[in-house]
Amino acid sequence: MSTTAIAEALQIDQVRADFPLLSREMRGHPLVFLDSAASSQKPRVVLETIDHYYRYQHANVHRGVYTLSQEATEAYETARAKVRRFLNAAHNREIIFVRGATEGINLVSSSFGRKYLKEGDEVLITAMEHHSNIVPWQMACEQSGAVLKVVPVNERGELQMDDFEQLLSERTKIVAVVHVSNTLGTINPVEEIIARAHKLDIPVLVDGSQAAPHLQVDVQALDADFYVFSGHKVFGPTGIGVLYGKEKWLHALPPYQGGGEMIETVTFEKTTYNELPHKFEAGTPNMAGAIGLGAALDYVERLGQAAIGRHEDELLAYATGLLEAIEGLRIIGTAERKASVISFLVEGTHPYDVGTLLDKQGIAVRTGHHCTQPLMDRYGIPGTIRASFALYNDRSDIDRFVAGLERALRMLR
Ligand code: C6P
Repeated sequence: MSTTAIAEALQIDQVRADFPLLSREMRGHPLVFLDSAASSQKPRVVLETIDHYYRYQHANVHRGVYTLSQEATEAYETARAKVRRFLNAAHNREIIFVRGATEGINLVSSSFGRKYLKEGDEVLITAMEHHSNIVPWQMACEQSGAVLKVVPVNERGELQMDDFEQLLSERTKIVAVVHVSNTLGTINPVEEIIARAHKLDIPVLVDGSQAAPHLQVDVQALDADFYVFSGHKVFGPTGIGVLYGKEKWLHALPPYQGGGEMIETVTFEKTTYNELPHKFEAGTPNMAGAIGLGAALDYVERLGQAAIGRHEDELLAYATGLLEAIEGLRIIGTAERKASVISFLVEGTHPYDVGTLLDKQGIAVRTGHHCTQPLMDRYGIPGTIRASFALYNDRSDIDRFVAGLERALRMLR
């Protein structure tokens, strides 16, 4: 299919018009937003759904016998069903609403760590994890005496699968791996990782923060034990995210937080816990967030994940070609399979200076270590400039970005 046909398949002008913020001016220029990996913009339908919820549907959920509370409960549980469909999970009760990917990982590391980790055990992660998939496991290891092991990354930014195989052993109690790297864009072979871990009966948590906005995720096909993502990266609101857990694991793990909603009965002597998913949702949940996320997932499904993927692949190839032609520019992360993230450095310049000069031209990119400091150490660099694309970006964004970058480099070199 030609480039134009792909863009038409997504009706990119209509898509852009769905996102009010994209029509903003920034420092006297039309905004070019290339930081969706940090957080994506929101389509009108998400904003309107949240507004409608607070105006007409709000009451606490799972508590009232009155009609309004029942309506709010139905809207909240419908959102859970939408997440189930989005991930192709087997049951709604396998979907836990959390604050974001970070909280989802903390929930698993804490509950799993308390029950299953002991001295001498190992937790296996990779060198390209976000801090959110490193620090919680370090904390669980510190508390239990387990040891953190790390699968190395090759120069292209791919996991060294031979090392992965060697690091897996009967001491490994859990594997935690990012699906798509937020810094390198690498799409990891999570299906293969899970299959190999399962041969030794080791469960796998997948950090899907950067995969959910770009790839069609099927937790059953992957056979993932746990899968997390954040709503704000998939065009939904902030403060809401998802932990998918296989039912058998969610039954086996102890609760993460105690409080209202997660209990069945409470006496001062003993508490019994609520059924799934409520056992892991202590306190009044983020109803507006969940309902807004449901609207965002509907929006993504309406556009079609396959069309989104094709469009972003095309943008990635186009941008990579233009950047590679710039003298002294080095792309960090050149994996065979990549999603729409490009990290790079330019000889003789500091990422912060480049980022600042781009901002002056209305172009938003992220600079720094992207919460992956150990990965920066692996490459021996302090940080990168990162441009990331979403379904609402088009070739004109890339053209403005590259022209802006060339202008910034003329000023700096
Ligand atoms: N990465 C980025 O600019 P939270 O903050 O919980 O919504 O997501 C954390 C997280 C976990 N894993 C990966 C792979 C991520 O990319 C992120 C968030 C942002 O790359 C902010 S640091």
